[in-house]
Amino acid sequence: MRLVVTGGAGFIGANFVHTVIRERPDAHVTVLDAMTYAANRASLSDLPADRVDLVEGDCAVPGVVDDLVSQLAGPKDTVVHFAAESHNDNSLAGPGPFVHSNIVGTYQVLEACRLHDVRLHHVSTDEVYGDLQLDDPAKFTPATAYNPSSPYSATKAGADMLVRAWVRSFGVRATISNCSNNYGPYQHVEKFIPRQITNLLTGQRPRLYGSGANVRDWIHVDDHNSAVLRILAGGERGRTYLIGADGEHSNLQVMQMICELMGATGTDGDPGFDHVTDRPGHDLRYAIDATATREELGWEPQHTDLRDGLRRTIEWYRENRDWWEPVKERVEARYAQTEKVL
Ligand code: NAD
Ligand code: TDX
Repeated sequence: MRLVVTGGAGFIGANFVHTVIRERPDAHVTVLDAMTYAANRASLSDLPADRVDLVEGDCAVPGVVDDLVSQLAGPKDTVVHFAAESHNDNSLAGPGPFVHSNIVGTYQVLEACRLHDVRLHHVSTDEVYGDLQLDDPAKFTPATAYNPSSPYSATKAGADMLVRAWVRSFGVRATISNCSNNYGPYQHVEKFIPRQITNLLTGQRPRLYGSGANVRDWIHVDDHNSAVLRILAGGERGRTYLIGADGEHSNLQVMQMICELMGATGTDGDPGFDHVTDRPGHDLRYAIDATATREELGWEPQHTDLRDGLRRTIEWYRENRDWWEPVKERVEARYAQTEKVL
């Protein structure tokens, strides 16, 4: 089995490549990555060189994906498309790269898969469905109407629509998955959980947007990727699969867990972290109903204890300072331009 993994030097893609190399002895992986600020070669450096190639290239540039996809011929060969600009805060500061990578990039991936009749799995997000009220009994299902809020989620929604159209109009053999918030090793320090962990590891105060009432449905990255592997093995062409592990927590709860686990709870009424300027248009709550994925593909998440997953993630950031330290200062300097302590 040959896989082309776009975005494989980013957080979820790199974890996916590790999982494939560990669990599929027959697989060879070619990573295609534009090596943006979000990529890190070190995330792939301990993998066997005879089973993983890294090709630096922008999937939105005509011909780049095509060159690699034209080399796939086996019945199980597949493109797994993770590449995207992925951070909501960046999409508010500058949406252009999001349109380029997420929409034009997906268009080029689809055209290459169409031309060479190669199977595609497109990795998307729950954010395409917009947000839920805190007390809404319904969770997102594959039938929920798209209602994206940010430039990031709008471009992911646009990409999903292109995939659906290429399946119906051109018979492209594609599946889509929409997953909830991931955490785990190799996640960029711009994101919520690694930002707070590395703030504490560098003697800075953690930063909570607004009151922290917003709810995210956390899933460990290995559970996301085990579901993607199930879809590659048994997913039906044209289907959308939702991936989530019933991990709803408010940002305040997650922040308190991190502070407790790191021995950084405040004293005398000081919570140990700062409330800062809220994100404009901040989605209130995401929640995934993954019943169909569980029942049809026999998938079960394995890492459902968030506290335990956070403990292991904190350990990883403690032990891998070389991986994140070089970019930490720049990320915090950027946040400091707009963020104010409330
Ligand atoms: P990430 O930002 O850590 O990694 C994205 C990778 O894509 C980077 O290595 C980057 O260099 C690469 N890339 C960006 N534009 C590219 C282009 N034009 N050509 C080639 N490579 C390009 O993101 P992530 O968190 O690993 O997310 C991966 C995918 O999963 C994205 O499609 C994202 O929308 C989706 N997703 C993420 C989450 C989450 O919680 N992080 C949840 C659900 C879905
Ligand atoms: O410092 C912070 N403080 C804070 O309170 C940061 C960076 C974030 N937050 C809040 C905003 C969100 O409510 O934490 C929550 C999570 O924020 P992010 O890590 O930026 O993730 P989110 O915006 O929810 O989107 C993530 O999940 C869906 C990924 O970044 C997307 O790529 C994915 O599609």
